[in-house]
Order: sequence, then structure tokens, then C-alpha cells
Amino acid sequence: MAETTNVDYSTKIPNNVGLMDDQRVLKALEQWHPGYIDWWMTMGPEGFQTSDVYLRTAISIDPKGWAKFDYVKMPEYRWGILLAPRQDDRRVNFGIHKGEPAWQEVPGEYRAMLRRLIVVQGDTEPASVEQQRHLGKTAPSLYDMRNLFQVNVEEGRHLWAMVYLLQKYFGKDGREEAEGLLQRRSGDQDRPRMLGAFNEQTPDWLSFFMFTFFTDRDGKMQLESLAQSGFDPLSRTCRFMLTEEAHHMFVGETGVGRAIERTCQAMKEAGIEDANDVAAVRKLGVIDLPTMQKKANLHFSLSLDLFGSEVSTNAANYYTSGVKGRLQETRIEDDHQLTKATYPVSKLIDGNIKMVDEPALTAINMRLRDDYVNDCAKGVQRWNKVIEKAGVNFRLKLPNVAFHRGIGEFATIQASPAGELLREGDWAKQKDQWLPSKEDGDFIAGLMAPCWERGKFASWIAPPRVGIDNKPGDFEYVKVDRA
Ligand code: BYC
Repeated sequence: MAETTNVDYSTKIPNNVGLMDDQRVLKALEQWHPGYIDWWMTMGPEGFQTSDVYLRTAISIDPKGWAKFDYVKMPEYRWGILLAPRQDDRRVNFGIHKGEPAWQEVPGEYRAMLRRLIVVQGDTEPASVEQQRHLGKTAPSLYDMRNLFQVNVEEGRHLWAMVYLLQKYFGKDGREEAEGLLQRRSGDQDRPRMLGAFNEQTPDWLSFFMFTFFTDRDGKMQLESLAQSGFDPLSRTCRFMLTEEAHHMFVGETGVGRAIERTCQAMKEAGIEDANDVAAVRKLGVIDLPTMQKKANLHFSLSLDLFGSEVSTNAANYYTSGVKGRLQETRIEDDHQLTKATYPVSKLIDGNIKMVDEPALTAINMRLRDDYVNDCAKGVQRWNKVIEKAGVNFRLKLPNVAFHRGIGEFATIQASPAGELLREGDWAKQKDQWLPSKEDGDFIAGLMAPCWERGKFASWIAPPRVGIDNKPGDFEYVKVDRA
């Protein structure tokens, strides 16, 4: 079966790339499969592997009707290789090869660069599953538990997507890299995952929602940039992944939104007007808004680091070569080569944060980060609407980009969320006001009691407006195997 919009389920590995006719790659993937299942069983969701979960599986890449919902045991989920349809006459849209036909094979001179990008992308996918593996046990409802598992199986599929590219286009080193993706472990001292945020812990459900809001949104931005690639198989792979990524951000945004809603509701019922009266709000069994702000500060700043340095020759090389573009590259009105353009970059000048014009080519990471910050800000506004509607006097804010950074221009300084530079001692004194402290973590951990009864929700989170696949409120999204 050649490339199609429908997914071929006749091989062990569902696909729409004609794997049946590509025995070399099919064999390589079949050899990789047991190692993947082994990884999933040891590093994927802890428990629940024998439970029936109401999951969405892709059955077509047609935007209308690609999903099918049904009960599936997670290890039996049909992870597959799905690429968006090939566009006739697609071209390289930027860089020095602009206007040439898009590449169907890896150009020799860009092999190392492309392999590196695909490996970095691939590495984040299993990392997030590892970070979230313990969360099922404290799920605040069956609805949330199902969403967690949906996100997890799709991250698993995204790993498959990158492994397919490695095995099909990168020969022996691709196969070695595919193995490496199963060997590294989030947070492991000796074999850590490649990017910083993916070695952090996701200790509780509020962190999970913040992660899916902030870090999955970096995923969206990076995938959008890779979807512009002149290397057509990478572009098509990322385009399909983006359809799944949207749900992950929905989980994050609505998850935090529902926690906010419940807190505001509890405050109003108890007659608490001061949102900063943390002790009083916590007594209600909900998460106070200042703690939500701290979690947002943490996850936003960790996610900003995923954009790399503001000024980056790597990013310039990716762009010039045509392998990684800008967000919505083809809709931008310029020469798509950036030979003369400049772009304002936030920099540290004489102890102050200032905007400085840099060549647009080396400021590609900064530009994508700006797009990201704007996208995050819109989500934060939607959260603030929930607070406003409840009549609570508090607003969430994104911290300054210089706050709590580990990569780039501000990695060596300390700044407050308002962007004021701090002395070492001042940072140490105040950081617990801005980032979750041990005490905050302990409080949230104390709230994370599982709530697995149909239609019930933990004390700290409101129910969703509508169910998944329009199911009623008491739908049994996960048939928890209590054996
Ligand atoms: N941690 O020029 P620089 C997702 C390294 S998330 C550790 O500043 P560059 C998902 C960098 O590798 C999206 N190291 O940056 C979300 C380089 O090392 P080498 C994942 C870092 O290269 C949720 C050196 O520092 N996809 O999908 O322009 C759940 C100098 O680099 C970090 C991608 O990231 C860091 N944070 O940009 C599941 C797309 N930042 O080469 C999934 C592919 C930088 O000197 N990756 N370094 O050894 C890329 O496009 C780029 O590699 C980066 C870095 C944007 C990450």
C-alpha cells in the first residue's frame, strides 16, 4: 500500500507511508518495537497498564475525521507512523535554497544538522512521559486521568514519528540514535535527557497542567518551525504532530483554568476577599492563586530556556540551510533570506535589560520566543477572565524574560519577576516568594488525593464544561483495574 490519507493497520506498525513496500524500514521498526514496549512498561504510566482507557486513535490523516474513540489498554495502543499528505510541488521556502524543490531525501551537507534536530525533538517526547509517569495514582478525576494517558500515548507516538525519520533516512547512525532515545532517562545523572526542562520533575497535577500549557506550547512553536523545513518528510511529520499537540495545550489551559475556577468559587463561598491570604484559602482545600502564580513563573521560565540563546549561530545556520524556519514562514512578508534585516533582542547592557537590534538571522530563536510569549500571554488573559468573572481581585502575570533563566543572555544574572536585577543575597532571600517553595510543594502534595469515582472531582479542581467526545459527566473514562 503506497502513501495514503488512510492508515494501514495490516502491519504491526500502523502507517500511511507505505511501510509494506519498504521492508528495510519496516524491519528496522519491528526490531525497535520490543525495546519501545519495554521502555513503555518500565518508564510509562505507573500502574493502569491493564486498565481500559477511553482513548482517541488516529485512523486517517484527513483533518475531518481522523480520530476514533474507544477503550484501549495502553500497551495495546496502535502507535503508528503518520505524515500529513504530500503537497504537490512543495518548495524550500527560505534560506539559500529558497525556490528549489523541497528535498525528499536528506541533503548530504545538512545530514548532521537534521539528525541533531530530529534527535533533540525525539528526546523530549519520551522524557515528558517519564516525568509524568507517577501522576495516574493521584488523578483528580477519571476525566483528568484519561487526558493524562491520552497525552502520554501521543508523546509515545511522537517518539515513533522521529524514530521513523531516523531509521528511514539516516542509516546506521539513525538506528543508533533511535536506540539512544530509549536509553536516556529524565533526571538521570549519568544519562539525562537532552534539554533542561525535560530533566525537571512534574511533582503534582498543577505542574502537569502548567507543563502542558507552557512546555507543550514550546513544542508547538518548535514543531511549527520544523514544519517549515525544506526536508519534506520532516515537515509532513511535524504537521501531523501539531494536530495532536493542540489537545495537550487544551489539557493544560483548561486544567489550570478549572483549578482557578474552583479556588475562586471556594473563596467566594467562604467570604474570603483577600486572595493573598494564603493560609485562609488553603484551609478550604484549594490552591491559592499566589501559589499558582509561582508555578506559572517556574514553568514559563524553564520553557523559555528551550528556545536556546537569543543570539544563536546554530539557529542562523538552520535557517540559511533551509532546515528550520520561522513560525508561519510563508505568511511573513520579507525576502525569507534575512540578508540585511535586523530584529530587536533583549540584552543585558551595563546592568540593565535593553532592546538591541541584531541581525535577524542570528535572532531567529528570539523571534520564535517572542511569538511564544505572545501566545502564552493570551492564555494567561483567558485565565484572568475566569478570576475576573468570579469577582476576585487578583491577576496572573507572566514574569519578565530575564527571571530565573538557565540559558542565554540572562543565565548568569538574577532578576525579579518584574525584571529588576538582583544581588545574589537578595535573590536567595526572595526566591520563595516567586518560585514554589518546599512548603508550597508539601501543601499541594497534601491535596493530591486520588478521586476515581465516576463523575467526581478532587476538592481543588472544577469539573470541565464538556466531556471528551461529548460524553456525559459521569462517563467512566478509565476502567481502573483494581485487581
Ligand atoms: N537545555 O545556539 P543555542 C516538545 C544547547 S518541546 C540544554 O543557544 P540553538 C515537547 C544547544 O543544544 C520542543 N541545552 O541554541 C514538549 C547547543 O548545544 P551544542 C523540542 C540547550 O541550538 C512537551 C548549545 O546549547 N524540540 O516538543 O539555536 C512534551 C547552544 O545552543 C538548551 C526542539 O527543541 C536547553 N534548554 O537552539 C513533549 C526542536 N538550549 O550544539 C514534547 C529542535 C540550548 O553546542 N531543537 N542548548 O552541543 C532545536 O531547534 C534547538 O536545538 C534548540 C536550541 C531550540 C533546542
